[in-house]
Amino acid sequence: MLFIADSIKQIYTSFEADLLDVSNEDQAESLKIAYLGRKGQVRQLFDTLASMSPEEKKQYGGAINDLKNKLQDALQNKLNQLQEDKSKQEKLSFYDYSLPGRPFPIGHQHPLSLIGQQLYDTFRSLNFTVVDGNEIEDDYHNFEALNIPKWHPARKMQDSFYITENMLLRTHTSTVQVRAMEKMKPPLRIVSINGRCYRRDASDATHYPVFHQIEGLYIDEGLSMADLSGLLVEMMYGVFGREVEIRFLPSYFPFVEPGAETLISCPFCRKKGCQVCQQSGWIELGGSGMVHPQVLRNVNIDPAKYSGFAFGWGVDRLAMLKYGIEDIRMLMDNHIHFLEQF
Ligand code: FA5
Repeated sequence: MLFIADSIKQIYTSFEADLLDVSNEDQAESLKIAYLGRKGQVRQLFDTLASMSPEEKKQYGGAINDLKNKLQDALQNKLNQLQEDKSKQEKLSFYDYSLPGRPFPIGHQHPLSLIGQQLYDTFRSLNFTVVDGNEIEDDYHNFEALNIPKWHPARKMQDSFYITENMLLRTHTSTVQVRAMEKMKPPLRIVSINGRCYRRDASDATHYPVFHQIEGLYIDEGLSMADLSGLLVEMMYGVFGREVEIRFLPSYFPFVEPGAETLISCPFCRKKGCQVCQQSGWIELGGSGMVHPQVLRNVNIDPAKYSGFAFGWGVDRLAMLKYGIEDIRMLMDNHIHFLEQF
């Protein structure tokens, strides 16, 4: 009865080959009839059992049954797969390729980053080295080296968040002046853009305990306030795309002499008076002045040979001015509808 075992193998092999060619439900049905139908190949094998002894029937009956089950399972799998393919195809045919694509949100640059980029481009084009400072500073770099000893009343204007008695969150970016002069020899031109500063200021429309400053420092022989003024005009041209005038109002910062509050002519109304400049034609943006000889001596630069100027302005205020933002807190709130406008 060896031929039955051979037939089982052969039927299975040819079924597998035929199954590969099946690509729709009709073909699957024909295959089912050919192998498992009433006159199919498996049925014919069952018929041969009739002439066998009971032991042989037991032995081969089981094997033929296994074959039948295997073919049925394989066919069922094929049918499942065909149905899955068909429903995918149907879904695809419902897809309207003329529909516009789904919008993909890619985010926006924060107004501070936009202003930061404009400042960066301007100062790189003027050959300034862009530096970063430490947000956690020691008392010496934040105050002492800038001519603000412990007893000095100017400390009151910049109360900070202290980490230890000697370490604090920097209150201004003038710290980078000191660190740059400690490391570099004159002539030197550095700028620190969007440096985060911290003060124990109550928050209102123009103040926040965390804010950003741009700090510039230029040390060389023979520099004057006229050079400072020229540089600030360039800087404002980079931000507003318009020429502005610079006005210095005498002011006191212990690390510059002379020192000044610095104003620009209103880039929106060109000094005619508007809402932005509160009809004055001028807008105050920060401090500046000629570096104090004592500060130069603190970092071993000879004030008899070198002079220089520095300025420190609020970048948040610049961004508010440029983009018409009424409240500094909007820059920090992270409201998506606000940020989407930029
Ligand atoms: C200073 O911080 C000096 N270091 C500036 C300076 C640098 C003077 C170099 C001379 C030479 P002042 O405290 O005025 O100065 O701050 C400068 C600017 O930082 C202000 O004009 C303002 O635009 C911004 N600023 C200060 N405090 C806050 C605050 N709490 N919130 C938002 N902006 C602030």
